[in-house]
Amino acid sequence: MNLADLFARARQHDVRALSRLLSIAESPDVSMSELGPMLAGSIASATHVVGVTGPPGSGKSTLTGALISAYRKQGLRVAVLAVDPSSPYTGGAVLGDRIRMIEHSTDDGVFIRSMASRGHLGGLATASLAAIALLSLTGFDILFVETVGVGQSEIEIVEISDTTLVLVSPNSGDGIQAVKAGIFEIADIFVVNKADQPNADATVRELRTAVRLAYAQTPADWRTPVVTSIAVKTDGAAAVVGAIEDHRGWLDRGARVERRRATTATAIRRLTIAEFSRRLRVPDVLVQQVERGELDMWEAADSLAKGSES
Ligand SMILES: Nc1nc2c(ncn2[C@@H]2O[C@H](COP(=O)(O)OP(=O)(O)O)[C@@H](O)[C@H]2O)c(=O)[nH]1
Ligand SMILES: [Mg+2]
Repeated sequence: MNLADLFARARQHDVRALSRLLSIAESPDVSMSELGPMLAGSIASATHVVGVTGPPGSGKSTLTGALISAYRKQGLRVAVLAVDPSSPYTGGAVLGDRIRMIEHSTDDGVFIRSMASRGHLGGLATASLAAIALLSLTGFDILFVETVGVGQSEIEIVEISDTTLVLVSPNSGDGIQAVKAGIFEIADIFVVNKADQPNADATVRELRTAVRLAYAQTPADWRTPVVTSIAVKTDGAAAVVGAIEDHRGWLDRGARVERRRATTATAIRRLTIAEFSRRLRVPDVLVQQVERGELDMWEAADSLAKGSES
């Protein structure tokens, strides 16, 4: 079956066709010249893309499971893309995610896919962007993208979502870490998960203070709320659903166009960097010039970068 047929079937909610397409999009040597044009409409897709990030163990997968249930109750079709740059497919984390989400595995209104790194970031960027585009075009109302929010490279994946949730655990210092690491800027909603544990209130207060201080410096018309969840409890994610809907409503009132424009620019930038790093060869003559002291390394890099400017 060719790509166009697979795509047509996936749009008719054929799960096997969708899985095949995702595998194709993930393969390290896929040429996007055939798949790319099919994904062109994803920018205008009505699928609401929700990034779920936070440190390992903060409860991203559990919360995503709770959110799946909440949105399924509303009759919506839900997709999940679990991006874990550190684990191979057979690794514990990915397998764990699958097991945790298994209660949804027999529901055909839910599609869950794990994706691991191919060993280099460019590959992950390309593959995850293609997967998000595919899932945005195949009839899902909401798409959750789970990624480990510890390093800048992982954060980059959620930078392309419509709504970004940043999870922290009570008492962990995660909140302060988040503020320091710049995760703060990407959060549309802060979630203090495991609110059944002691000191959740203190963590909420800490984050609210940080948010207030940030907005005193840079006023914005969306103010990142700090909500709590108990992802392991039935209906324990109600406040998170409320906050997602508030943010979606805010986007609907006008900010969405600008947001999608920004995420598109981010995506293009990401793909460009991946392409550059794949294609870049350092010419011998340049190395020799540095060897002879005619150029320093920084000048050499600058001249290479200039050569690629248009
Ligand atoms: N007490 C409590 N434990 C939770 C809660 N949410 C998740 N957990 C537990 O925290 C651990 C890590 O959760 P997981 O969803 O795998 O975290 P992830 O690494 O961020 O995806 C698991 O053992 C969960 O059962 C919660 O609200 N309360
Ligand atoms: Mg997880």
